[in-house]
Amino acid sequence: MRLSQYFLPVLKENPKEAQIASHRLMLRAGMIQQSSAGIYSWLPLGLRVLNRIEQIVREEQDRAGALEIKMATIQAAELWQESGRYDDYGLEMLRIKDRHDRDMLYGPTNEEVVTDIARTHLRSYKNLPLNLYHIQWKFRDEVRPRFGVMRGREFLMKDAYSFDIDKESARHAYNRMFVAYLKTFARMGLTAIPMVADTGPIGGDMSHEFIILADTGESGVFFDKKWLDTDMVTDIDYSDDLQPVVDSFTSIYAKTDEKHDPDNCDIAPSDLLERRGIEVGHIFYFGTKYSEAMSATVQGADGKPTELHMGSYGIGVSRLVGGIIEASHDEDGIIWPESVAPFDVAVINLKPGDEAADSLCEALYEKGMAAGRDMLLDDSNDSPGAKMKTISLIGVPWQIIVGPRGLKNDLVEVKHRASGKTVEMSPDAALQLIETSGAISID
Ligand code: 5CA
Repeated sequence: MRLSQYFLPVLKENPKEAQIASHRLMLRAGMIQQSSAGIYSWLPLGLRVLNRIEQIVREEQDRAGALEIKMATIQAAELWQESGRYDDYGLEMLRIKDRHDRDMLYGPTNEEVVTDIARTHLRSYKNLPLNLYHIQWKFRDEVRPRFGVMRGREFLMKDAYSFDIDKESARHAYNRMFVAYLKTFARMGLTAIPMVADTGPIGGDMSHEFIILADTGESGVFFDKKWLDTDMVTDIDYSDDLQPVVDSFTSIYAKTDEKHDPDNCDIAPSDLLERRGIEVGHIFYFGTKYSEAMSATVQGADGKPTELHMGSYGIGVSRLVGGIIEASHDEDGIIWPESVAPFDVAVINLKPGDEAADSLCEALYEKGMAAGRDMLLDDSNDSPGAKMKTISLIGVPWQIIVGPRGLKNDLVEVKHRASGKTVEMSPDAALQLIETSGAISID
């Protein structure tokens, strides 16, 4: 992408409405624009990141054996009346009437719709296990939408729903999602700590929240410091028995302030850390709550109709964009982990219009693209200072700076955003770094 042809409306000033770093930086980097309270448009840079996060979530769901579908955003009220949640959900539900005066709603979650799919098509225990997921916009009319995409009213969620014949096999489904979540968040450079949670209006008796650490997080959390150096995912294989794996993770102390009880916490005070955190995922097992209410049964091995055992598994995809920034930024801007960065490498031309600089930048840009890297070429006429500020603000992990001083000696500067390290090298060496796909290093 050539910056001169891009749409990157960066802001010089800190927007007054933004109280936390991620909201401020997302607005300043031209990633989002508020359309009304808690509702945002995603501009090109923001959408690139959102799409990359979504893709990691998708890949790990697929690996764990879940199947992607796409349910509609607008749902019929009847299904919610059947499950008994139409009244319970209260003011958070955005209720709509269609032209025939039918009650509709903008989906805040999809248990009812997916249970309807299951009861229509699943006939026998032989059709199980099944896990269906989708990545779709949700709407919850939150009382206090705040912190930008962190607590929006419209937000992108991955929600998966598992169907099993009994509690034991439902537990396998739960464990697979538990492991998939650890892998998903680790790929984004995040330490997400699973903590036992209440099931709330969703119901059920087995639930974990996955919480990442950030000073601006809404929940207080207490946890064993082991979590900070646990190599969380390593080589867990889905074909292994996952119960011992899950047990080994859940045996390391981690509780939200609602559940933490200092008198019932058996780890040494020096090992106990207290921080704040952001919930980025939440998994539930709720047994037959919906299948009972909505008559979703299959024929069991004994030939009798048997209610489906279900779980649901959510990830806040759009919240993660803010969450990752909270976990990874400095005073100059965002520091994207390479796995979710909007661009892999930025080539910055500090002397646009100069023939040698232009052709070197073009060559680096074109060859990088040919090697499959997402390249951003800053070919704008901004001042060198403004260029360096913008590129740090938007957090591109690798920067190749072509400037007048280096050009004389056939050198470019390669800067690593995360460590701040800068190294001078020949354009050929820089190109080699770009081409070693995914494995650029200047050590
Ligand atoms: N049906 C279940 C799981 S599929 C469910 O809705 N779970 S949830 O309510 O916990 O939401 C799942 C995830 O969506 C949360 O962990 C959080 O990361 C994200 N989320 C929830 N509400 C919001 C919101 N208002 N803004 C942004 N993300 C949200």
